[in-house]
Parts: sequence; structure tokens; C-alpha cells
Amino acid sequence: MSKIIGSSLPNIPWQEKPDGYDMPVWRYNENPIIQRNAIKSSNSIFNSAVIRHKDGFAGVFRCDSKAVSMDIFAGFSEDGVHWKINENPITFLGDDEEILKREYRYDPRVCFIEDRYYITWCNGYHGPTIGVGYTFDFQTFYQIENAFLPYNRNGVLFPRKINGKYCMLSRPSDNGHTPFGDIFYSQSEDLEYWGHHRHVMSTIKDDVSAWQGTKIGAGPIPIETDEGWLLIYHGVITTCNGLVYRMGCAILDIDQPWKVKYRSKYYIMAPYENYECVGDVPNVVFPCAALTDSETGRIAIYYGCADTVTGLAFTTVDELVQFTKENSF
Ligand code: BMA
Repeated sequence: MSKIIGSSLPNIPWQEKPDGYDMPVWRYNENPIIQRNAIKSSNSIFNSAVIRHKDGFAGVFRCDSKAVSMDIFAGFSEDGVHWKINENPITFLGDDEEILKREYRYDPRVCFIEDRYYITWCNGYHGPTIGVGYTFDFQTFYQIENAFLPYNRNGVLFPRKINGKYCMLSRPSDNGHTPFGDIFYSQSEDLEYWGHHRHVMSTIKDDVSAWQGTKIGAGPIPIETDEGWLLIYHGVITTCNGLVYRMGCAILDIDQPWKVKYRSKYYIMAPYENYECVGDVPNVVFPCAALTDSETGRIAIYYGCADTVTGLAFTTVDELVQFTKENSF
């Protein structure tokens, strides 16, 4: 039995695995939980991050407008399933006008560290890079410096300092629909200056694991377990019909997270359902958040479906650790 190291969350959204289901991750039976038009202005709501907050949950949502501009919005939920998303995007306060200029914002992650909720997202600053901000209450938001130079995406913080430093995974990229991309690890003493970069893992170019052959990117905040950091990520293949996004799982060393202990050659979830295969960008499952309950080992994954709607899926720490170890290469 594997253990999640963290707090218990008795009200984590949950459904049991359907009888006879043979994949390690299963879907909420009323998916999608957020429809594309959940706020007035939206064309689509997907690739969004949620977290426990007070007695319920809060989140930061990617809502693309009907002009198809990308921005992030705060939202709230009592049960983690039914969400009320603000009609207006997040406005950040901060010291430097240059950094507060908004080009576009998308694919947020939310991570509680020490005393506040940090938000990272793909931030337009002469190309995509990693924006960083924080909030204490999901009402007032502060933006600090971009973590990296452009071009970069999928900036994902670890929930505590490791070796005395804040840590972030990211995926250096280009200014378009990047046809490459490995996951790297960076460290910082102050969440402003990042360095001591380490390579974590690469794409798999051959047919050992072809679904992750074009690019990979970290998904939810890594989950601390007694086996190491459980990393759910997305992996992409280039097909004759374009890019297809699936979910994979790896276990990273607890003290040196750039060292991969196990990595599954099989995906843990792929676009099978209609709402994952049909939408603005077909064939995309894109995980950005996970809730965990250390008591039961339950994990609830929030993921974007076909760049259009938001889905919820379930697994347990045992399922993922066992699957990843058994199918590691
Ligand atoms: C990536 C990002 C994601 C999106 C994916 C599939 O480059 O833009 O937000 O889900 O492409 O379109």
C-alpha cells in the first residue's frame, strides 16, 4: 500500500471505479462538469486548476472568450463538482507595470505553499512564459516576476521547499505549436530568481511509448507519497490529423526530483469519450489539477477536454503507483 503524504480531505469528490474497468483512471459519470458556456463571455472553459479552500474549493479557470482570447478567472465550489466562475477575469496587483501588462493568460496551476495560494500560468510576454502570482483568499491577487524568459509553458510548482528551495517544473518551448519539449526542474530561494536547472525527462521517440513522442508537460502539482513525487503529465504524439494529448504518470525521487524512479510506458488516460474527441481541438485530455485525500489515498483529477470543456476523473495513489511501477521502462 502506498501513502499520500499530506492532509486528509474527507469531502474530496469521489466515485468508485466501475466494475470490470481495466484502466487506472476512471471518469466522473456526469462529465463534463463545466460546460463551455458556463460564464456569459466564454467560448470554452478547460485546462483549469482547483484546490481546497475554506470548507470547500476554489479554482482558477481558463476561459477563452468568444473573441477567442485567453484569460484566467477565479471560481468557487462547495463540492468540487458544481462551480460558480466569476464573470470577470482576475486582475493582479503588483509593483511593476511592465509585468502587469496583459497579453494573454492560460493553463493555470494553483499550489498552496506555506501561507498562500500560488498561481502559475502560461503568460504572454513577447511570447509565452511562466507567470507567477499569489492570493490568500481568491479575491485579491498579486503578480510577481515571470519565472523564465520566453518561451516556456507548463510551469508547475512543488507544494513545499526541497533542499531549502522553491521548485518548479517547466517545459521550454517555442512561440507556436511546439513540436518538441522535455520537462525541466528549476530552483529558487525567493520565487523570483530561478536557476540550478535540471533535466527531468524527455519525450520517447521510438514505439516503446509513441504516445509521448512529440512533447511532454507537467500537469497537476506533484503529489508527495512515500514512493516519491507522483507526477501526472501530458504526453503528445503527432499524427496525420494533428496532435493527440494523453495523460501519463511518473514517480520522481523525493529529494532530487529531477531523477525519475519510474515512468509508465502506457498512458493512464486518453481521449476516448466524445467530449474529449470532439471540440475546438479534438483528441485532447490535459490535466492541470488534482485533489488528494491522505486518509483514503483518493485522487480527483481535473482536466481539459478537447480544449472546450472541463472533466473530472478519479484514481487512487495505489492504482497509480502500482500501474507506474509495473509498466515502467
Ligand atoms: C497546448 C496548449 C494547451 C492546449 C493544447 C492542445 O499547446 O495550448 O492549452 O490544450 O495545446 O491544443
